[in-house]
Amino acid sequence: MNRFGRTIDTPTSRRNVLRGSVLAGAAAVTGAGAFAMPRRAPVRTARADAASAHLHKAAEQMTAESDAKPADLSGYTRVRQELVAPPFAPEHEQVATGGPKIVEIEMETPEKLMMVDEDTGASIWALTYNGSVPGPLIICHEGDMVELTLRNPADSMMEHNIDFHASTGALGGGGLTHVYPGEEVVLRWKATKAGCFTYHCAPGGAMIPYHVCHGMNGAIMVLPRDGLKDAAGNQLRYDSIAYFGEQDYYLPRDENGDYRFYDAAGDDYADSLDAMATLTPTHQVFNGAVGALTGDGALKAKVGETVLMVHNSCNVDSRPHLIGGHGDYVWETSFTDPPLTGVETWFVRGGCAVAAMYTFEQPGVYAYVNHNLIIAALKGATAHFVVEGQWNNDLMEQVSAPRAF
Ligand SMILES: [Cu+2]
Repeated sequence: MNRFGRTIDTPTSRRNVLRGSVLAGAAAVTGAGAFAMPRRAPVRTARADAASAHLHKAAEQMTAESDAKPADLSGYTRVRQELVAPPFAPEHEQVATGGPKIVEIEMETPEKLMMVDEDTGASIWALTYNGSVPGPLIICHEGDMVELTLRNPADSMMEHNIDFHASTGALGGGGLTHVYPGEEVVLRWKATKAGCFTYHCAPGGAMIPYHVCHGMNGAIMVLPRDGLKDAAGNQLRYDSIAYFGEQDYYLPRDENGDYRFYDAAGDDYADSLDAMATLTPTHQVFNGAVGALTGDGALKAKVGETVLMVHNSCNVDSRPHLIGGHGDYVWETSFTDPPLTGVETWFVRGGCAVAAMYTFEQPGVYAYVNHNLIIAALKGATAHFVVEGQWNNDLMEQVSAPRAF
């Protein structure tokens, strides 16, 4: 079987040892206990881990001791949303029909060996939602409830949880969703803000950036009930969605500069923290790996097709640019604010997701890049759209081919 299949075998004894540390009690609550003991002391994390543990305990206690009324779910209809792997979007309505919904979704948290760059053999034990980097795109409407069942597979090494930036309270749900291997949790929250938002794992302390930088993040799009609008209130519709997750990886290297290989998820913890502390990613890619969205993975479109590009970047700032095209409408902040128009390069603040709409006018291959071009060309943040259709000489024409003058 391919070394980069679902998992590779690890000795049972080792797994049991790790499982033991996961379930060992207080340390696990901080998130710092939920992995193998580091081989050596990495970057100092004790203070951050302790502060984080305090926050998470407080969030759990808040709801445990609360005598609040049960949520009023009258008037809601339950619907199930089947999540799909990026760069695709789940089936959804652009304009909501009927009353508010309780949108039921399920996510698992497999830890999975993934190739990051085939040219160098760089790999990572990715921590994932539903097995992909980024996690799946979730779509609902403002006023809906999202009801997530989060399952941590029994063969996981680590605890996981989820912080929805779109939600309100309890650390975005992070304080209420810690699941150890073999556990599941159900969280329901109301989508009160319209826009695109990051979600990510946040088990506590230094484990937060560790999980985020191992791929454990994604986006939810909360549409206005009456759909997207321009500044004048005119309806805007899209034909398709392209969902990008920009992922910064900090992969440890050995003395020779080669990327290290690890036998199991979590084994790279100490080395990773050292690499992360440099704040210099070894890779910054779209959808999990260098070239994931080029070649066979390139996105397809047609002239006249309107694409909504949803770009999530959980950790680092990004400046998306569609080479040869534009952002006709860009919602950098929320769907409540009017969109920017005719944008050449837009901004994704690290820790958020942004939607940009464009109607293709010419055929050809378009590169969608982080227009820090060093990151695009050397670190991997490049995707391609292959657009079919008829060339328009009114928009551009090579008046004469290159020739000696
Ligand atoms: Cu996690």
